Amino acid sequence: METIDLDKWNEENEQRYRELMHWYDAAIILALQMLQKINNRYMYRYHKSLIRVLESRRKSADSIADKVSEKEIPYTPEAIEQNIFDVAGVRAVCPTPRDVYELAELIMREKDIQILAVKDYINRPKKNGYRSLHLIVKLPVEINRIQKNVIVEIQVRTVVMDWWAKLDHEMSYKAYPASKDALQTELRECAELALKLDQKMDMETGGIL
Ligand code: 0O2
Repeated sequence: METIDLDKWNEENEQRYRELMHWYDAAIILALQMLQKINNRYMYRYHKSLIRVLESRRKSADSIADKVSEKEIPYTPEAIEQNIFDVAGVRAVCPTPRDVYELAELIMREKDIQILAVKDYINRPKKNGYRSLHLIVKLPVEINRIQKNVIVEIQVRTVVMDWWAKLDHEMSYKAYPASKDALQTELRECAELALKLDQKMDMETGGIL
């Protein structure tokens, strides 16, 4: 079970935090089902798969606590729910950039989904070279006949973008201080190579491999 910094939490807060996490877990399941359905429909129609890998995670208590301090918001379940949009995270990994946008289109066309924001780090990569398409969505979740709209961050990226992001995550984004210049240069060079590879994939495959 996750540990929560009890100094910052009274019992009531803790109970509400656990309930909130329960909603996020249910939202992750719903988002995964939706993506699987979209992919199944696509496969039925085009005889090929848009999604290579589906992954999910619920943000750890430590990572939530870090974001609470970063955003300078109160350490309460309500503030977490209103200000942190990637507590529930789902990731779809596609063959090529064209497929990423195709999948995003299909997600946006789903009727039970509300799109709150689209962060296009593919057309506008982060300074460190991070590329990915993030859709911040609201999904109608039901638990014990109670309904609630829950925010989920859906990350859509290519196999190549995913490879780079994982490398970055391991090497610098989390584990090491941002001051490691050499490492950052290496990662930026890898990001440039990754971009070229994705562009080549789009040109050569016309979308799907
Ligand atoms: P973890 O450990 O999975 O929780 P905002 O909330 O809008 O103020 P934020 O939080 O930067 O801004 O949102 P954004 O950009 O959508 O980032 C959320 C998630 O995207 C991150 O979660 C990562 O999974 C991924 N991400 C964003 N930028 C980078 C990056 O530069 N490198 C890598 N590898 N991943 C990135 P967490 O909280 O970092 O991780």
